[in-house]
Amino acid sequence: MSVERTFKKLVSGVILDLDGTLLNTDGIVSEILKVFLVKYGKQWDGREAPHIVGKTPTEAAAAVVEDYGLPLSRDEFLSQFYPMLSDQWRNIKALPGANRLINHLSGHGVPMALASNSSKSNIEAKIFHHAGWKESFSAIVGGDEVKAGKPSPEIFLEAAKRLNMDPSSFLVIEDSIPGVTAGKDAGMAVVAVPSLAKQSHLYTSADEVINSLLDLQLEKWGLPAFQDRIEGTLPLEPWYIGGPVIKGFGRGSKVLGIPTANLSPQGYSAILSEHPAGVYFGWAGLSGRGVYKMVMSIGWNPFFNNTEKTVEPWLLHDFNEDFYGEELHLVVVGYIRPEANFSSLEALIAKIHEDRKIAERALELPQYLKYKDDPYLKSSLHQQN
Ligand code: ADP
Ligand code: RBF
Ligand code: MG
Repeated sequence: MSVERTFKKLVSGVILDLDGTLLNTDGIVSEILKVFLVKYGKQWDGREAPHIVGKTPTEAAAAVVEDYGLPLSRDEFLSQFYPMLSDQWRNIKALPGANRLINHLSGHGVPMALASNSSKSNIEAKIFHHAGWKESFSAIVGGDEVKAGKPSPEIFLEAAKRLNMDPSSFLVIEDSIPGVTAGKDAGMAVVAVPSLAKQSHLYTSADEVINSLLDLQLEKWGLPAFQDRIEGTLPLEPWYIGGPVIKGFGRGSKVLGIPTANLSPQGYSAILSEHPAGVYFGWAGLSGRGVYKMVMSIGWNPFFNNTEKTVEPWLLHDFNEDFYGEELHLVVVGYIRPEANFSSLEALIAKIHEDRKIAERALELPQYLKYKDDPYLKSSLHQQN
C-alpha cells in the first residue's frame, strides 16, 4: 500500500483560464444575447450555456445558431454579435476571488500564465480593464497562437514553454470541461471551478473541484497559502442587497428551527448570479425596527434540492413575530464557507449553528463592526414616514 497516492502533486507555477474562471464573461454574453435574439423574434432562456462554456468563439457561435434555429450562418452571427460583445468588455466583472488570487500569487513571485481559447487581442482587450492583471502574467497565450484550442493541451504546453518550466510543475485553474481535459492532457494538476450551477459531478478528471475561487487552498499544491482569513471568515468587498421580505418554502422555522427571511427575487438575479453559493454574513437593517447581525445562505440548498438560487438571511435576534412584506436591507461583509450537502437534518442544523457563532463573533471585529453604521441599512427607515 502506498500512502503517496493520497498526496496531491506539488507545483511551482499557475496557469489560469480567463472567461468563467477570472472573469464573469457568461453574464455579459447572456445579457447581449438577450438583446440580439429579440431582433430575430427569439427569446433567450440560457439553453446555449452548456454548449458554449469552454468553447472556441467559432464553436460557441455555431452552438447559438443551432440552439435557437437562427437564420444565419455561423460567420454571419459572429460578425453581428462580436462587435456588440467587444463593446461591453469593460463591463465584464472579475469573479469573486479573482483579484485576491492574482495579487496573492504575484505578490509571492509565483510564475503565472494566462491561457484562453479567446484570441490574444481579445484577451488583452478584456484584461486591460483590470488593474495589475497584465503585469502579473509572464505569458499570455491565445487560441489564435496555437493550432488547436482547448480541449487540446497545446495552449497549456505553449504557456509552460514560454515560462521555461516543465508542464508537470503547473497547476491549472479552469471552469470548463474542455479546459480541464486540456490541462490533464498537458500533464498538469487541475483544479476545476465550474461556472455552471450543479455541474460539479461532470468534472471527473479534475484533481479537485471547488465551488469558487474563494475556496481555493493553495497550500494543498505546495504554493503559498492565503493569509487573509480572520477567525474563520474571509473579508469581502461589501455588497448590498435589499427588498421586501417574501414567503419562502415555509420550512426554515418549521423544519430547522431556523427562520430565514427570504428576499424577493425581483431585481436581484444579476447580483445573485455574481456570488457563489455559500454562507455569508453581515448586517441587516429592517425598516422601522433596527439593525441586526445576520448570517445567510446563498444557493440551491442541496439538502432540499431547490431549483432556484435564493438569498436567505437569518437575523440573529429574537423577534417573536413575522415581518413579511417589510423592507430588509443587507450589507454583506464576509464569507464563511461554500454551500454543502449533509447526510442528515441534524448535521445541517449543527453546521448552521456553527456558522451563526462564527458570524456573531466576527461581527464584533472593528473591520466588520464598522459597517453596522452603513447608511444603506437605514435608508428605507426614512421612507416609512
Ligand atoms: P419562509 O420559508 O417563508 O421564509 P421561515 O420558516 O424561514 O419561512 O421563516 C421566515 C420568516 O420568519 C421571515 O420571513 C420573518 O417574517 C420571520 N422571522 C422571525 N424571526 C426571524 C429571524 N430572526 N430571522 C429571519 N426571519 C425571521
Ligand atoms: N442548506 C444547504 O442545503 N446547505 C448548506 O450548506 C446550508 N447552509 C446554510 C447556512 C445558513 C447560515 C443558513 C441560514 C441556511 C443554510 N442552509 C443550507 C439553508 C437551509 O437549507 C434553508 O435555510 C432552508 O432550506 C429553509 O429555507
Ligand atoms: Mg425562509
